[in-house]
Amino acid sequence: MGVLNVTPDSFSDGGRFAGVEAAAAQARRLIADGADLLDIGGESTRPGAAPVSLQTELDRVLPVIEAIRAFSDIPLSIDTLKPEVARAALARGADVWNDISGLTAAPDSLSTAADLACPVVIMHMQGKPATMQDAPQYEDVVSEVAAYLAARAAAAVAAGVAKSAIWLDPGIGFGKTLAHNLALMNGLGGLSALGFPLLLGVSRKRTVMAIDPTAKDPKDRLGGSLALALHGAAQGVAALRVHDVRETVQALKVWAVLKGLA
Ligand code: HH2
Repeated sequence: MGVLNVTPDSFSDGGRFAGVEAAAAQARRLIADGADLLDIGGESTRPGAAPVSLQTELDRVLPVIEAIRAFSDIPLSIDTLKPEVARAALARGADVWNDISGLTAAPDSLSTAADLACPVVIMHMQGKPATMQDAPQYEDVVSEVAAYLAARAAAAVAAGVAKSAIWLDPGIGFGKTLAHNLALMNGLGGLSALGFPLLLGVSRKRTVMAIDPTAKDPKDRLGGSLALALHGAAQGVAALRVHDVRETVQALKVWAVLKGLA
């Protein structure tokens, strides 16, 4: 899954693809680099990010979806907390709803997901982006995240979402310390046992800088991002949300050959 942020303030690529033409050009690059799916976001969720209005988010993402649909039928996911944005994005040709709140952000998130009948990514987050890194706390992060994801998947199914449409994501960096993130990275096999495909987003995240303090600039975190991605793949993660598609595809290809999988 290639990341396409059409925001002025995303933590690693904020502002770079904010115009429709720049975003469409980046989409072409990500597709040429081997992405199977593009994730389009119009609201930054980096730690400390402020929420944006419905109209701002619609104005950012809808023209980009339309522009990509003019030249490609690659599956597109819409990364949004807002049911209205998900609905409008799907009407313009997006295919998947990626919701970092696990369909909890709005009263009609679950019913909208059922109504749209699209694949949904249910992610775990403790707190809200503005304050989530202030003091994250867990007794046992892996079992708590697993229990949360299982409960949200059950709530989605009860609301009418098909079980086969659900993807789960532990939400690396969303209300988690380095120790929490590392425990989750080592507990992905257990999360897979919940019976849903897993999506993992580790690309360029602060976890890499927490281990290598020289990697202050997110663009200097590729090596660590690839190590995390392969560690996820080895535990059965089905999809990786990444900024550096070409490098990740190459790492996965080499790893698959080494493992005798390709
Ligand atoms: N991470 C980010 C955003 N959306 N969605 C899922 N399912 N999983 C993730 O790990 C995830 C996500 C944060 O990264 P990014 O989009 O690069 O930055 P920003 O939120 O600043 O736009």
